[in-house]
Amino acid sequence: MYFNYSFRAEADIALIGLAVMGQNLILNMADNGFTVCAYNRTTEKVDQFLANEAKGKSVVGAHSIAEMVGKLKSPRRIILLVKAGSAVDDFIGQLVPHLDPGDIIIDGGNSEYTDTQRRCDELQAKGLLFVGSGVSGGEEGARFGPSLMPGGHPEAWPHIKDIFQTIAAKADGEPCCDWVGDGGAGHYVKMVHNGIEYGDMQLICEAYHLLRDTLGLTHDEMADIFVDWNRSELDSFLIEITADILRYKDSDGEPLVTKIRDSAGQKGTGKWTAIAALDYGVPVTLIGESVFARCLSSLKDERVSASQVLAGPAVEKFTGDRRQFIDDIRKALYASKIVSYAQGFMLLREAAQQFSWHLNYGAIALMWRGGCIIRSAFLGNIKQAFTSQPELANLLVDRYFADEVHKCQDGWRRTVAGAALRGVPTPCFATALAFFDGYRSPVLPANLIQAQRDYFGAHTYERLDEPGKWVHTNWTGKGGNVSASSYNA
Ligand SMILES: *[C@@H]1O[C@H](CO)[C@@H](O)[C@H](O)[C@H]1NC(C)=O
Ligand SMILES: *[C@@H]1O[C@H](CO)[C@@H](O)[C@H](O)[C@H]1NC(C)=O
Ligand SMILES: *[C@@H]1O[C@H](CO)[C@@H](O)[C@H](O)[C@H]1NC(C)=O
Ligand SMILES: CC(=O)N[C@H]1CO[C@H](CO)[C@@H](O)[C@@H]1O
Repeated sequence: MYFNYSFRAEADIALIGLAVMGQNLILNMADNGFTVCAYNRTTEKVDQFLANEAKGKSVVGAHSIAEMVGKLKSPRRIILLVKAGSAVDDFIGQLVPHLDPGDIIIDGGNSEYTDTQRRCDELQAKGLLFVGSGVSGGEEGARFGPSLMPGGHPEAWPHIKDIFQTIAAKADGEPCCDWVGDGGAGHYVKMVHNGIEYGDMQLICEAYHLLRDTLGLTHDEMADIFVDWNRSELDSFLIEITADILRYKDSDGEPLVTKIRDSAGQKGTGKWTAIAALDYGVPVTLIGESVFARCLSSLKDERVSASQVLAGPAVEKFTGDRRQFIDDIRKALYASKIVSYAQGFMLLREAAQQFSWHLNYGAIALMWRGGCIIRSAFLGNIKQAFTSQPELANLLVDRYFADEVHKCQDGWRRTVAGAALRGVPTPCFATALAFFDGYRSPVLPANLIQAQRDYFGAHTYERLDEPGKWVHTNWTGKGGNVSASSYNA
C-alpha cells in the first residue's frame, strides 16, 4: 500500500457515484444497518447528500479516493455506480493503487458482460477481486429492494453476500439475489433480463394495439382489462403499471398516453441480447423482434409518409364476439411470454456452455421474481420448473408450461390471424407462434435449403437414411465442376 491513512476504518462498504440510483442504494444499505461511505467525483455532491437525504443515517462521506479507502474495513468493498464504459475503467485505475490484495471492487452499472469478463482477468492479475453485478428495479428498487445479480470472482461472494441479500428484494421470503457465476455471468444474466423486459413490453403494446384499434375500446376500458389480467397468470409489475398508465389523465381530462409520440427509445441492452443470440446461434426471435419493433417505431416521419401511399385491408374493425377476442388476446400475450422466457433461458444455457458457467436457472428465476422490472408471479412457476428439473432442456417442454401453452393456443392463433386480417402488426405474438410451431416440428423444410446449397455451392448434405454421411449430387448433369471449397454462400 502506497498511502498512509489516518482515517478510522468504520465503513462496511463504499459507493462511488451519487446519481439517484447510487443515493438510493446507499440509503437502502444504511437502513439495513450497514455503514456506507459515499463518494462522488464532484465532491459538493457528497456534502449535499450528507446534509440532506443521508442526514442522521449511518453514512459517511469522502472527498477523495484515498479518504474513502481509508474509511473502509478490510477487506474493502467498493461499489461503482457510474456510467458504463470508460468511466468504470477510469475509476478502477484510480482505485487500484490504494487497495490491498483481497479487496473487492463491485461494478453495479449496466456494463457489457464482455467488459466485466475482461476486468475480472485484469484485476485477478493484481490480486484484487472483481464483481460485476446486475442491479434492476429502477430508483424505487434501489431504495427498497432491488433484484441483484452478482457474478465475477467467487472468492468475493462470502464477503458481500450478507449485504447483498439483506438489501435485495424478497420474494416468497427469499432474497432476489444469489451468486450467478464466474466472470461476466452476472452482467450477462442482467442483459438477458433486459432483453426479456423489451419483449414483455412489446407484447403488452401489441395487446394494447389490438384492443385500441380493432375493438375501439376507451383507455379506461383497457385499464380495466389490464387490472383484470393482473389477477390472472399475467400478474406482474409491467401489467400493473400499464393499467395505471392507461387510466392516467392529462390536465384536459384526456388519457396522457395518447399524447405521447409513438417513437420508442432504447439504450442498447435489448440489442446486446439480440446480438448475443446471433453470435451464439440461439433463436431468441421474440427479443429480436421487440428490438426491431422499437426501431420501426422510431421511423415516425417515414411511417407517416408511407401511410399516404400504402393501404391496409378493407375491414379493420373486429365484428365478432368481443369478449372472446379480448380473452384470446390475453392468451396470445401469455403464451408468447412463455415462449420468450423459454428463449431467454435457451440463451443463458448456451452462454453457460461457452463460458463454462454453472448457472442455476431456478436461482436466476428467483432473482427476477421480485425487485426488478420483469417481476411477476409467473417467474415463481419458472423457478419451480427449474428447481424440480435443473437439466430441463427447454421451458416449453416442462409439463406445467406445455399445458399452459396448449390451453392458450387456439386463442393465440385466432389473435395472430385476426391481427393479420385487420392489418395490425403483432411481430412478437407472431414470431412466438412461429417459434412454437417450429420447435414442435419433427420435420422442417430445411431439407430444401440443404438441397439448394448443394445445388449452387456443392456444400454437400446429410442423408436421413445414412446419418453422418455427407454427399454431393450432380443435380444438373451438366456444366461445371464445383466443389464444396470453391464457393461459399
Ligand atoms: C396487481 O396485482 C398485485 C398482486 O398480485 C397487486 O398488489 C396490485 O395492486 C395489482 N395492481 C393492479 C393495478 O390491479
Ligand atoms: C455432372 O455431370 C455432367 C454430365 O454427366 C458432367 O459433365 C459433369 O462433369 C458432372 N459434374 C461433376 C461435378 O461431377
Ligand atoms: C472435376 O473434379 C474432379 C474432382 O476434384 C477432378 O478429378 C476432375 O479432374 C475435374 N474435372 C474437370 C473437367 O475439371
Ligand atoms: C463519477 C461520479 O461520481 N459522478 C456522479 C456525481 O454525481 C452526479 C449527480 O449529481 C452524477 O451525475 C455523476 O455521475
